[in-house]
Amino acid sequence: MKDIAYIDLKQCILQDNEDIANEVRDLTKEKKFFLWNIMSSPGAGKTTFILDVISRLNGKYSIGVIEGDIESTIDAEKMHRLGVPTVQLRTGGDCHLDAAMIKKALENLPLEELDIVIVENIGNLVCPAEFDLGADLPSMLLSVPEGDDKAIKYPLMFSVCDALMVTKIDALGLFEFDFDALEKNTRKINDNLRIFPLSAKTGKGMEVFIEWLCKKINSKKETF
Ligand SMILES: Nc1nc2c(ncn2[C@@H]2O[C@H](COP(=O)(O)OP(=O)(O)OP(=O)(O)O)[C@@H](O)[C@H]2O)c(=O)[nH]1
Ligand SMILES: [Mg+2]
Repeated sequence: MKDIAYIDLKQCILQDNEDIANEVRDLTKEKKFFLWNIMSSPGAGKTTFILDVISRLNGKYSIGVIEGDIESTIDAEKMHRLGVPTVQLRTGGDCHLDAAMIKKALENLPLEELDIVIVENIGNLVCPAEFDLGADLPSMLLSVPEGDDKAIKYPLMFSVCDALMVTKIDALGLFEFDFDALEKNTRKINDNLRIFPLSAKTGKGMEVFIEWLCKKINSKKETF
């Protein structure tokens, strides 16, 4: 009798995604823009942070946004009100964005005019980490109320990111959050992860982050 045919669907899906992520990477070079993926749990502060970043980069770079949501256009409308070219990706239930969705969204942005495309991923600390989007900067937000132990509980997310923005530091007095513990937990998983404590509400820590971000963007620009 023939052996059981075994197809690892997850492997197939992730391989297909990687192929399209490479196409997206090529597109960023061809059209000369910086692609930035921002992930976090729901409500960590992605939209608030992105709005603040856009206002701080206003005039320096031309920015487009891809908003990923299971439902609604609430966040996309906030971006649109700033006059930023915006694409809403409604997944209708899927808890992550994949490279094919990004490729489609990019077809709807004026890439020739843009220096940066920011992706607000679906609020989820698990699935988005599995899908490479071809981004120059895969990053995550962790908000103070979520706690300092998340690197232990969601290691994949911390392992795939280059930057960790620890948000809502204005709320540090209300929650038990130990930065040394966060650093220790994180270093076990990703020694290269850059950690930025900040608050998009008060602006504390934002300048330091923006300075680092601009260096990243400019170093990619130099390769064009
Ligand atoms: N205190 C404080 N609150 C913040 C900060 N950033 C965001 N918030 C608040 O946190 C809540 C959620 O913020 P959002 O920016 O909508 O979070 P999000 O990650 O985009 O949420 P989803 O898109 O639903 O996953 C809002 O009430 C914000 O006002 C911050 O730095 N400090
Ligand atoms: Mg949001």
